[in-house]
Amino acid sequence: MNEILQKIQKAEHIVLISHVNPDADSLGSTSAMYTFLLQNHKKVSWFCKTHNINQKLSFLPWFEKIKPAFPNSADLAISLDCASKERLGVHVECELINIDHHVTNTNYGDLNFVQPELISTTAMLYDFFKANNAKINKKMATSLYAGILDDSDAFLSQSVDGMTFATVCELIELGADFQLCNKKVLKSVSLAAIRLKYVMFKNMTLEQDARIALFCVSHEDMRASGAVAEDCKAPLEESLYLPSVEVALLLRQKKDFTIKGSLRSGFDVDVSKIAVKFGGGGHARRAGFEIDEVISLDEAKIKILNLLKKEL
Ligand SMILES: [Mn+2]
Repeated sequence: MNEILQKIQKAEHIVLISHVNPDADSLGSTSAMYTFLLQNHKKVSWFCKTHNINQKLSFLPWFEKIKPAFPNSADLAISLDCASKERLGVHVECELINIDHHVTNTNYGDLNFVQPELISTTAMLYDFFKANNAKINKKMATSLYAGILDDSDAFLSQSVDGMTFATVCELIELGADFQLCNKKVLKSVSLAAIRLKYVMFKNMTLEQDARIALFCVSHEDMRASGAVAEDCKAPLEESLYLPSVEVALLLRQKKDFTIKGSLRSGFDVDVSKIAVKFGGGGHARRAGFEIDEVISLDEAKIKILNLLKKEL
């Protein structure tokens, strides 16, 4: 942690990186770090490769500063919540600090600060700020809370413990606007997302004695609904509430006809092991991978179902 602060102090222009298709933890941790760097009188840029970021997260401080172009003049980059180089969406040439909590993090940075035991990257930053006597202001507290809220699956995740609530309690005392976060992160939904959800459940199949919920979403489904990639997440996770379902699998066809796979698990199945077999990664209950060759959704489905059946 000391080394991180030293590098920050030495740098002049720091670029913060959120992962592609960012969630509330990646954006929340980047937002909180953005404020911290301003407190330290640094020039800061915020890079995220994704153009259409989920607008429900636009309440996060500094959201309007996010740019899909990487600044050339930066002398230090800090990636937040990015498990692998691919998640950065850019080839970084300057020095890179990797701050993340994914168990599958590949330590791609020049300096790697990875704590898989923590529930979110924002929870890591909370400790980092406290350790460095930073003043956690209302903006930072709100951003940090948003990441914990989302990555803990609204405090339903098995990794939630007393420490999670102790941290949240302190963040609320520091002025975190938890009601705004709850409303935006958990409840806010676009018409496009509702349309996509309808299509996803209409086409969902149950495989392997209904232990697997399978969603195949074509590029046309995305286009016709107007939804963004993040919108696939809620229906995928909802399917785990079906009594027999242990694993939820989403295969989403991208614009270039390659495939993005997302896995969720309710109980004992460690889906990160399956994701790794496809060159991906993540957490035990939440993981993802990319199939870079152009194959049909049906072909991809057969490939991964065969593997999944062996794991179940
Ligand atoms: Mn995270």
